[in-house]
Amino acid sequence: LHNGAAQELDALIVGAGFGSVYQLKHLRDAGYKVKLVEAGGDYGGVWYWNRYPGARVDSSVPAYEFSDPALWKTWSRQQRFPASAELRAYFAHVADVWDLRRDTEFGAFVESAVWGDGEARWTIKTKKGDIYKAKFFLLNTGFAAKRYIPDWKGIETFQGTFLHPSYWPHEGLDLKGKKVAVIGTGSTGAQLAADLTPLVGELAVFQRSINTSMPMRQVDYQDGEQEIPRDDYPDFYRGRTDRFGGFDFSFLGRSTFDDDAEKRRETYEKLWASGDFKFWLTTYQDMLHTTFGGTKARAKIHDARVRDLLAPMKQPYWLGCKRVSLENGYFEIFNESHVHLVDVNSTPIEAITPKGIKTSEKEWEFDYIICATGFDSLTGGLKQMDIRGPSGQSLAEHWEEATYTHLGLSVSGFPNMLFSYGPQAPTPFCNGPTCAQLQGDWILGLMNHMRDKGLKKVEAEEESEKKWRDLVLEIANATLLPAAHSWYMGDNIPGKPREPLVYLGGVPAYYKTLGETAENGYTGFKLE
Ligand code: NA7
Repeated sequence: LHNGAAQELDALIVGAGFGSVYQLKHLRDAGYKVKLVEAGGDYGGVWYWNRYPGARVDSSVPAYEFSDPALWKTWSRQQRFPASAELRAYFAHVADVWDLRRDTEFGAFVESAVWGDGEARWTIKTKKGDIYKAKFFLLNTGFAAKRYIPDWKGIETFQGTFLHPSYWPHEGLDLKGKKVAVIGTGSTGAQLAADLTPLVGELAVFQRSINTSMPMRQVDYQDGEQEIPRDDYPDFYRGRTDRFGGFDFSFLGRSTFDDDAEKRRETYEKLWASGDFKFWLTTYQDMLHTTFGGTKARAKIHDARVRDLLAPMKQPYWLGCKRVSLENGYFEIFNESHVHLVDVNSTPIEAITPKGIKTSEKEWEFDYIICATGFDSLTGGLKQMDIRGPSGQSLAEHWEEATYTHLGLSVSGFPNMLFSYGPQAPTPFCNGPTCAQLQGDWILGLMNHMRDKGLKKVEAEEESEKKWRDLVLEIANATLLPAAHSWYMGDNIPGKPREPLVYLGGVPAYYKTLGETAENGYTGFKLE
């Protein structure tokens, strides 16, 4: 139905990552007429886009999968931390088992959505020219849908290849022996740099802030081998909503100084050796600041200048106030003679030139500049669509000065629009599939409630949004999160309001709140 004839739906689902595929399957099973539209060419969400060398998830499986036995009984995984290609294969498996393809449209970026009050429908247009009329508009654009590239002058003059890693070409890029720059040392920059080191001729890593990675203990599984026995899966998955981060582990039930120095050291060593997020999310319940990780990183680096730049001990080593990542040989690459660390704080980037990068110190020459500078996280993916409620105001205008949501799911003035894995929810302090199931089930419950009661319209009350925002801020302000410059606070995008964008109460408290809201007849929502 192209260009003109609108397709009537109960719900249009946007995105093709965990949130969307879960909703497509479960809404359709509940009898709703549903369609999934996605800008990319296949399922996978961030894993469709992020194909750069080294791209892999730093949440372990099977936690980073759906709990449906129909999926895990027929899936055999290769690694404890799967690479991007294995994750795309997992999504293909999900699409087959759940029979998703017949209700999916790829290459369909949503450009606009306008609510029509009389008809109680959203009219949604995609870049392809398709038009949908949907009672519900369900957004699962994830927290990393809008790339961020700093506004350096001269980018267009560069004669080599300039790219953001989340637009990595599917084929045809040959970096062997080339001179390569990686700008940014977040999860992406660190993964990329480690994997490019053996391949390229020269590598320069441009660092603004240190990377506080913990080691990744990768495991290669042989055929059918798993980290936990399959019989344990049902309990394992059920337990995810009882844990702060939606994984299979939680904080220690004691505080840092409940233990003496020796016991603390022993605890840290044990958690560090786990090679996953346990050092961050299974540690002392009050701990967000440590020098332990810095000491570990320093031990891997030979050169004293580089050591002080990568893991300085003079400043506090905040743990988790910026996104923690897991690394595989990242710190060691700086011991290689063809790898250079450029500190952009002492030698700032002044411009991109036809040959490379001009810093205040010198001009560097490159064949490739890879801009691993992140995303307009959490709100950017939602605000880039022209979404307009009954007042005619767009979501971007509505959130211009501050973000307001109720429960990180709904916005006043935008009826029947619900989103998952977005701002003011436990995202991204919640394991993706856990949140996809938890929020997806709640959204389905709300739709069923409305169908049963003959209700046509739901939206957050303004008052409940204010209260939810206050709670999000209050919890964040009780932590050290606002002390660091990070995308959790909106700091990475010039002009973006500075505010805590993450609900830090943890998955169990969030899960409980959603449950109580539903049980009490959807308190805080206007239902008509
Ligand atoms: P991140 O974590 O936002 O990292 C972006 C990196 O780029 C970070 O080191 C930034 O430094 C750096 N950056 C940003 N702007 C500049 C400029 N102008 N000059 C130099 N360096 C800059 O994005 P990732 O893609 O690594 O990770 C995104 C998520 O994917 C991650 O959180 C995981 O969930 C997976 P800064 O720290 O801002 O000083």
